[in-house]
Amino acid sequence: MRTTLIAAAALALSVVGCGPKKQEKAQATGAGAADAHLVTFTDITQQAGITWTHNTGAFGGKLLPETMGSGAAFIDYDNDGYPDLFLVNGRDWTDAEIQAFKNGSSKQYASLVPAKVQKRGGTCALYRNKGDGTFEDVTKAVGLDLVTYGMGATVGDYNNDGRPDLLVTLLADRAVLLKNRGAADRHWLLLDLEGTRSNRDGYGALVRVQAGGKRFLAEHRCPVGFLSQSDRRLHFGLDRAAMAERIEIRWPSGQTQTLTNVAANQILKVKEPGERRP
Ligand SMILES: [Ca+2]
Ligand SMILES: [Ca+2]
Repeated sequence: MRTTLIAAAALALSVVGCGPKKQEKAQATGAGAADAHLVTFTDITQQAGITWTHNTGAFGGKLLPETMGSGAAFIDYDNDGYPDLFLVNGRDWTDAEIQAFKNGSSKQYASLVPAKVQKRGGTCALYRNKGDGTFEDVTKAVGLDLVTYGMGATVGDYNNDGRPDLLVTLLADRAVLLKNRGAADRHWLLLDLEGTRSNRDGYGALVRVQAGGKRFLAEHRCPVGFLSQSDRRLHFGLDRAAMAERIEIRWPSGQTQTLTNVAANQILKVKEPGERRP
């Protein structure tokens, strides 16, 4: 990715330095059309070590679950500071589900179900971020090889122990709460922002953390999944750092707030300076 950015920057500089004669020449050779697209994307999925395939369970009926797909979420499950990737999978319908569909309230759509439904495998997946631009599949090692008709993926530390947990919402079934039982030896911070001049939840704030020689950056957003919503608090895995030397919060109002020497392993409420606007 860094190579791509450098290449894009070099291309931008070359455009800035392009005089009228060069522009004419570029147009004559057709190069001007390419210059119009200074940002490009390259599919690096396989190169990054992600080999996962999503299964919607689709059998051609064009039903809503087939069309919507399933969720995905970044979660720093091992608190090493690198966001890991969790992917929810669907699955094929069981014979019993197909029969229930044909006989139930949706029986008007029964003709959409083919006589024989292909059976394919597939589980949810967790890819650990190795910190060098690649990932490794740790799904089985961490017990997330779930065969479910999963839809939504949300992340939250429901028991406030600093280890982010997962909630997967399922199709026509109870949601699954997955407790994170690892990474107890690594440090973390949860920031609970409250805006005053900005919106009350502080959404849109940009937070920079420096800890143990590493820098972390997060934008305060509100990730949502199918019938679910992630923890609104900002989680930072600090790896071996027992303290954050500096935390800088740039609030949506434009003001910047700085905290120094903040101890790790705590849920820190941070209120934006200033009075709330009526
Ligand atoms: Ca991680
Ligand atoms: Ca937890």
